[in-house]
Amino acid sequence: MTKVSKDYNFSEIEPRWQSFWEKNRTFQAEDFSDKPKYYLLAMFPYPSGNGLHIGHTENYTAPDILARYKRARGFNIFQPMGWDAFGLPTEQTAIESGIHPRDITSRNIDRFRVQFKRHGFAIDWNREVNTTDPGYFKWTQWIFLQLFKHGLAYVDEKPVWWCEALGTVLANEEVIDGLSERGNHPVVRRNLRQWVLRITAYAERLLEGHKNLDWPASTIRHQASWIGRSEGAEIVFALDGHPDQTLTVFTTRPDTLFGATYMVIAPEHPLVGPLTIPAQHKAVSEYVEASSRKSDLDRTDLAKEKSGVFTGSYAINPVSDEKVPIWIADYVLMSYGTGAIMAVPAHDERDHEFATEFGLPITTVIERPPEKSGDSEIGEPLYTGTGTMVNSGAYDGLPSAIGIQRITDALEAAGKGRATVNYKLRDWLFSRQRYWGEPFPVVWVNEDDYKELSAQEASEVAAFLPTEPVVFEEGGKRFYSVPVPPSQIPLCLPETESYQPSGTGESPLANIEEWVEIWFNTDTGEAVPAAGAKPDTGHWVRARRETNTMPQWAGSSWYHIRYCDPVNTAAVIDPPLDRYWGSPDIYVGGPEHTVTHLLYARFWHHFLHDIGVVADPEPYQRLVHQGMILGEDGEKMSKRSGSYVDPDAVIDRYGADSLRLYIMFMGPLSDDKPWNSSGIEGVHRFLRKAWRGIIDREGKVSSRISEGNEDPSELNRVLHETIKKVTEDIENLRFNTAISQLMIFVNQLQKTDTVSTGTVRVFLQLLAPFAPHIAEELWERMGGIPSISERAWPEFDASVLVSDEVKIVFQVNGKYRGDAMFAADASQSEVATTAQAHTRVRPHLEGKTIRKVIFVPGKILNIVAK
Ligand code: ANZ
Repeated sequence: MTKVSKDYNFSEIEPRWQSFWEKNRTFQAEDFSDKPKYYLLAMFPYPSGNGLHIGHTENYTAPDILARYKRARGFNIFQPMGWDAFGLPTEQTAIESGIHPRDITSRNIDRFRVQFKRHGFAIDWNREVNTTDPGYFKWTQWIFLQLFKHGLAYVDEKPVWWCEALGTVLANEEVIDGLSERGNHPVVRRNLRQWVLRITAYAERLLEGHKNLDWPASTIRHQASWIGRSEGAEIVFALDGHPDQTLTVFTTRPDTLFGATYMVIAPEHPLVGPLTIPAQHKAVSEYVEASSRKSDLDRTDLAKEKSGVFTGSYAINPVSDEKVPIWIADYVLMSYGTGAIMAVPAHDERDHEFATEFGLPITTVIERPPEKSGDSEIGEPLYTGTGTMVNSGAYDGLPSAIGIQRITDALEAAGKGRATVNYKLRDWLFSRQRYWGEPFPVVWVNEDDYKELSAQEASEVAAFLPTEPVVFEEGGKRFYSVPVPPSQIPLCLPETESYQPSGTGESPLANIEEWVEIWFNTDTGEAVPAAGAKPDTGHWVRARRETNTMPQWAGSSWYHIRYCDPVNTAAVIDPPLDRYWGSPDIYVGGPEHTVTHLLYARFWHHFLHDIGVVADPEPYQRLVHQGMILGEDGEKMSKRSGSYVDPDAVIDRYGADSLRLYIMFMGPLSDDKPWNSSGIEGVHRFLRKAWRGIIDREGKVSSRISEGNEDPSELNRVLHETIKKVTEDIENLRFNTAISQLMIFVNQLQKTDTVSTGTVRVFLQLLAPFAPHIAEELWERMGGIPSISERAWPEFDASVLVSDEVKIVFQVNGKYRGDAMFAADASQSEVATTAQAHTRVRPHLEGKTIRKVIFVPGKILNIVAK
């Protein structure tokens, strides 16, 4: 090493060790090593134009400490990094600047990489992935092809959230309180043709899988309630005057069937037309029109007044044979259950409100248990809990639970119903009308060409066709979706000058005619522009490429797999590599992705498991959330309020070690914590103090440190306490308390005149995961061979931890009268002599005879005196 500074000169030390690690490939993971593996995953960043923010520092420092620690523990550590780089902000910048999103992305990534390296993370940079790299998204497209082939991808024209400002549709999960999650722009409902992934087919397994996950309980709860499993029954109602049709409802309370005094169908329900009597036509069509302009949220908001309109028709209650009026009301959603309900106003709040509003009968059929009477609902006919069935014919007297069972069984036997399970989870809206995303590897052909193609057995294209064709109707014509087979991917984005969305719901890709309009070879999947002549040989048909692109969530749904085998051109991952690395041992990232990324990635991983790509069904066994770093004012950091802390600026001023240390010292990892400028100062002073305790003013190792020195016993005790505490704290991700203990050690070190080299070295090893640069530097200056991270982690000596001195309590006749410190092995007579002389004990013995002395070594001396 070149220059040797006397003082703690972090700006010289840090880059030097960063290049040492890079040159020596210190953190390169080894495929198939004999060592046990430890795979650390942190949510990869979106390389935005703003550079890394302080939340990133926290997100990546925590696993980095663990990585360095595990390495010293003998693990083959694997800490990769990559870029979640498709998506809107880059495209917005492209629109504004006219620079290609690809160039913006690569510029941002370069900047991010430099910033990452400045933090000194133990990342294996050979494993970098970038979701926008054709070598990567080829496999995102391949996974899509598999989903397509297995019937898990389809198109649907459905009401979706359209965001005018962003010029795209958004998934349910991306809309919060009527605004886009990104940018807070208003969204409206609009019908558009969309690709949808059948995540609901995995709903049950995604719930089941929770049982085996080591995740924060609140995250599991949130995800589970998003999936929203609901057990109940479908009940079929006959329709008065419509012998050929029936109305099926979903209910969680078949025990209330006798109390169904009216029915409600959603305004979009297919029976709206057939059931509306002529006299009601006008009112109904006005109502249907008005509700189409409302969002689901507006419609289901409990606080909002209920609205509705009578169809004029009746259904027949299958158990009581009574006629019940059928209404249309928008508090019933078409997208849940069957889009129709039996309304039980005595026992359902929304129905109660509606019935009261429209003067519909309210019949009590559940009697509340005695312990529930007298609560706030008294006097009100509304009771939403379970209880005893009444006014329910032969079922009277049964408790709800048994009633649910019996009624469901009876309906099932009569062919009028069945037990079912419903989920709140909707299929995943998987397309965006934007440029900067993965193109879908599909084209559209007409019906005749499709028929011919599906008959072509040997074709690679035919091999990826789903059993049920994916069809879309437009202008009275039917179009069929055909896969662009694996030999023809990656299907790259065409070049264009204009990334501006068309505003009509079409992606900018739709304007690039030479890319969209093609001759498509139905054997091989090859394509040539339709503007040219149809090629002479082979089966070629006219086709139109899909112009939607995939959402940003696509690339992040499987990146944890690709890290293990990032340049494989023949497969997503080589099975032996999957078996060796498997799923990450820990995943660190924010809780804000619970019902998006964390759900989507689990779905894809389960699917990839099903088709034999990965061995383990679950991607993220152990999940840990970091909290938010708030501004100094305790609010969310913002540039506008001046509370924004730029990690680069902090590193310039204090060094990466101080930043890493401080960000972990601020508080428990999962807590939200405000930044504090004096806090970083304090931590920085600690590192200076540690430096000065080891390096003298001449820049040499302090003369009080020497190989032959014997450590004072107190220092030795603190050292072993520190080993124990730091070890246990890192294992439990309690980084803040580990750092406090390191500080205690340095204080003790300062008080000591002579100290052994070994003790200081152990301290450096403990410090290294947190502040790796200074630790490497001091380690080397003390004659250690770098890298310090290659040294086995120190073990503590439990016997040293037993303090030599103990406090012994003095009692007279069982009452506390004083105490004093003794050598741990002090004898009874020694302790008794001191006790009898003790100023607070003596008065209680005066004039008394000592009858007995009871001694518990190391703890209590009780004198029995009369
Ligand atoms: C009769 C009944 C009686 C109901 C009662 C509840 C209480 P969860 O738990 O969310 O699954 N429902 C069914 N489909 C609906 C839809 N498309 N839009 C609005 N509401 C719908 O709730 C299921 C309950 O929500 C169902 O059970 C139904 O009302 C209503 F004392 O049926 B219930």
